[in-house]
Amino acid sequence: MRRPVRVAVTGAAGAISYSLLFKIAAGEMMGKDQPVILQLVEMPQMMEKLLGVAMELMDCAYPLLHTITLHDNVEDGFKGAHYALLVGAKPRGPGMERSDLLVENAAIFARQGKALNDFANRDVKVLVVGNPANTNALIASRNAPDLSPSQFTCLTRLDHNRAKGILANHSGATTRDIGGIMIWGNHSTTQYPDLHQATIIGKPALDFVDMDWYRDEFIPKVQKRGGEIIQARGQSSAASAAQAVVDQMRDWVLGTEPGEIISMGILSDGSYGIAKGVFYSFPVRCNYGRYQIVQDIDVNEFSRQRLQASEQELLEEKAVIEHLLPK
Ligand code: NAX
Repeated sequence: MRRPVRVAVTGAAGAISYSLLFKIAAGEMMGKDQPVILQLVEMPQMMEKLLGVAMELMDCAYPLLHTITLHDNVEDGFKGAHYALLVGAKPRGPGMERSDLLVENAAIFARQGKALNDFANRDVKVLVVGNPANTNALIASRNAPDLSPSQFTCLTRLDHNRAKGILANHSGATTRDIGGIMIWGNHSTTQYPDLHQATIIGKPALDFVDMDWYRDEFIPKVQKRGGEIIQARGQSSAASAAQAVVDQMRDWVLGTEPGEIISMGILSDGSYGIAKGVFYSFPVRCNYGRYQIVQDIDVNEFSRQRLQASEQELLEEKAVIEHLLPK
């Protein structure tokens, strides 16, 4: 058996974690031969509830679950972590402006970035889930000067999976038949689900669907799927978000399938003309624990405008918290 790896999860008593932790403990994220130590982090007032979750994890008797530790602060919770899943965040309260949300979360993610810098394993891989995820990832990475920004990512795999599922449902294909889906930009309603490179059984997906459906139904549906689920279920996406976290981390660590493209929120290096210094969802491939942006994709005028609209939103978010970033 391999040595266990340490997986730190914040927001561990919340709705997403209630699916996520059980998948990790079952070996769905790191592989069926990789034992895990779960380092669960919550707000001090949530420790009782967290204890209940830990009891249930124990009661599953997962062979790969080595140890569970509970923490009411990130400094302890991130010690030695090989993987850090930053799920907890301050939700938007009544009457709260988006700028207030950005600023309040900036404080949380600045502290988490510092704690990762000071206490996590030097090769830690970080996935930010808590919203506004892209800008929270930027804040965390900028507060971790001893770690590489390439160790920080944010979750846009849920949007990617949603796009794939919706296309499969509309076209009658199975998700296994679909490739080349891409999500560009922010995890928000400005994201751009791009089907120009997508394929169904190896043929261009746009040959199977009507352009009007793609433009007027598919794109807004993916962009607004989170809201649609809240309306229908009365609660935000939880199980599908947990599945997306597992998918993104597994692909990052264990690699994408040959030829497969996934979407990940990462620090822009200027590819496709996107401003450096914002966390932006790009099409990537992963190998040997690293991701690489897929280059040389043909971006037409229709797509270019949408890539830029989401970039613009991220630059505006960054401007709101710029004064809080370390120099
Ligand atoms: P819940 O409100 O059920 O759970 C969040 C938990 O985080 C709570 O138990 C809370 O006590 C804890 N928490 C808050 N601040 C914390 C801190 N500083 N340290 C440790 N724990 C803290 O929310 P849930 O449905 O689990 O969603 C979690 C986050 O994911 C939200 O910010 C949500 O907006 C975001 N999402 C992001 C998605 C993405 O694709 N990037 C999709 C799903 C989800 O909407």
